[in-house]
Amino acid sequence: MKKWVPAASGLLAGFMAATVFFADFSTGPKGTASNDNNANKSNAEKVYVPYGELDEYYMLSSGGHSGQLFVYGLPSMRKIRTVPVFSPDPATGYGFDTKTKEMLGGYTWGDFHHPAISETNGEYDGKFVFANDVANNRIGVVDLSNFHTADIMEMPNMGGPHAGTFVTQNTEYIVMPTRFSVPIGKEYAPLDEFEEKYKGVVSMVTFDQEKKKLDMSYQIMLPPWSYDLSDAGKKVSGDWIVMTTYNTEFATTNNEINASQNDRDYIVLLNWKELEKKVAAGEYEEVNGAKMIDPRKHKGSIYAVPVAKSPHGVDVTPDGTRFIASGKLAPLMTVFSFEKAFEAIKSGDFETEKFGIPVLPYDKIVEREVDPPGALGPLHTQFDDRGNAYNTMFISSEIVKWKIDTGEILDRTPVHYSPGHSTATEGDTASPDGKWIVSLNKIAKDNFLSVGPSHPESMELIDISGDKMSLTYTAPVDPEPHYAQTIHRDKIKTIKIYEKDEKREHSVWKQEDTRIERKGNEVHVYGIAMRSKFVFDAKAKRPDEIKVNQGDKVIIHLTNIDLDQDITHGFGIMDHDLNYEVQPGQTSTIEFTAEKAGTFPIYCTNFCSALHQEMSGYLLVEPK
Ligand code: CUK
Ligand code: CUA
Repeated sequence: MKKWVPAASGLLAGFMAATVFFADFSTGPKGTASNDNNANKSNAEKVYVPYGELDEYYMLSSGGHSGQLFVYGLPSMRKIRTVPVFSPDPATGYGFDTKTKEMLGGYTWGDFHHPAISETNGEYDGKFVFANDVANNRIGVVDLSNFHTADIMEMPNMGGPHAGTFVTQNTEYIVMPTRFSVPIGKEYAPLDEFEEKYKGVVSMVTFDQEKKKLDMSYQIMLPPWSYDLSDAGKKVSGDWIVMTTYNTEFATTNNEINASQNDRDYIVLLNWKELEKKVAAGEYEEVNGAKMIDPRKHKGSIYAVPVAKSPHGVDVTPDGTRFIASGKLAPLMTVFSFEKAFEAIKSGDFETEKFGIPVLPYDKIVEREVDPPGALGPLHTQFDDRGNAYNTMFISSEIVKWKIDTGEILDRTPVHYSPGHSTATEGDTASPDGKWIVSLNKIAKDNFLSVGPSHPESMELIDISGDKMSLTYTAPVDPEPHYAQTIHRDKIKTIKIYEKDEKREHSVWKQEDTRIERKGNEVHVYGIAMRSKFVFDAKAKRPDEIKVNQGDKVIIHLTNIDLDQDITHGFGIMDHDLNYEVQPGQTSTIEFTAEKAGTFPIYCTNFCSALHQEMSGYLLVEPK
């Protein structure tokens, strides 16, 4: 904790250094909100996190068509941070500074549905979270050491990676299957040629954790069946991927009717370990820069399992022995056995073949169909630590808890209303902890103060630690709560500041090294942000002035040399649509052309000290 120095001589220094006095939790919080003995607590007590304590979980939630990642604390349900991933964010300068602008590739929105935390041995390892942009065929990755987007990659041959994001058990691959089918390369092809020309492609993406770089390893070309959020196997099924399809009818119009004709659609099973070997052996074609496996030419390793009509998502049980699909139009959850599927594959027990893909016999793979009476619209499955599954029921607006081993329905709780996904604490791992589940509801209808015709969506916190589920709390949420993953806070290790690195490109750490260099009509500024001033050129008459000629290209490198946590400086230029921030120890760059002649104040946009208001300067653009 910083000390206030009341002596007159220390007053100015105090103003410059002191920001807000706060309790320092860096040595660890005093306690955690936990539901270990929730039985004796009221709902209000269960979610109340007193000052000085911290939430037990991070809920990393999709920001839907905002293109952002929303970070909540559980059980308080307080929103902690918005992390821009696929859309620009003026508050942080994301998409404004050179690096992130290039990463966004000119897009100003994205449609982020499914976050996937990196895994080690089937457990969230808390290092990175991957994101899908359904609208623009991108994958993004957020570094959980600083909650900044580290990389974004656009994927060729895709029709919206809605059926991602999920990772294999050691993050060997981030898997991104498509929702819409398109002709390869999106070339023109009439919809009458849908069945032959249109494809559903699965991207197998790798991530280099050292270089923080995404890369396309290979792609798989599948029939235009349309895929929904899918999952990777664990342990016995660790080499496998399961994906649901909902348009085996090849519908191209009025899909709500036409894609719902067949009593059975398919789950596609892929062995990524085997496919990897095919790629290494050169069994692929190069298609628009990607290595493409076509199952009609390169047989094996891909199978289909019939499933109740129009399923919506498939999830692998924590022990990796089964996969569960929910037929959104058939009101049941179907439990399949990996072991039985492997037996059928081994003995070549195939019903038929579609598009070069052998179809396994439903009756031999299925373990049971679970049909809770009156429950309608089952979607995604989550798990606890006691062998139970939890399904959201979109139409009957409830969560159903049932025993995986027997199919016995154990409990049902209404939610408000129309849940899509839910997220259980550590829910997609090999060892869910069975404490909470959050129902991510598409419709809230009058649960909150009215803000006009469009009502907020809602998230409902449910205590699942006891035999019966207990609806505990509700919070509004910005559109749109698709999916979230909830991870114990001990697994996320954030940095306090960016390390001082004197070799970092464009960084300046001493005031006397600041400078403004002209190269032809380019002006390069090597500046510093510190409490409570900008220094662009310490040797100039006015060190906080940037003077250029109209038409110059201006490149401003700014390093925040305040190596104290939470001392972030902003940098906004009036009338230029430009703002960005530099966090403690960070160096960032913006570039622009000084098109307008005139006098433009520059100011720090992030409150940083008692003299924050004084932290300013001028951009002077001399007319031609
Ligand atoms: S999909 Cu299943 S309810 Cu985008 Cu995850 Cu929405
Ligand atoms: Cu620096 Cu406000």
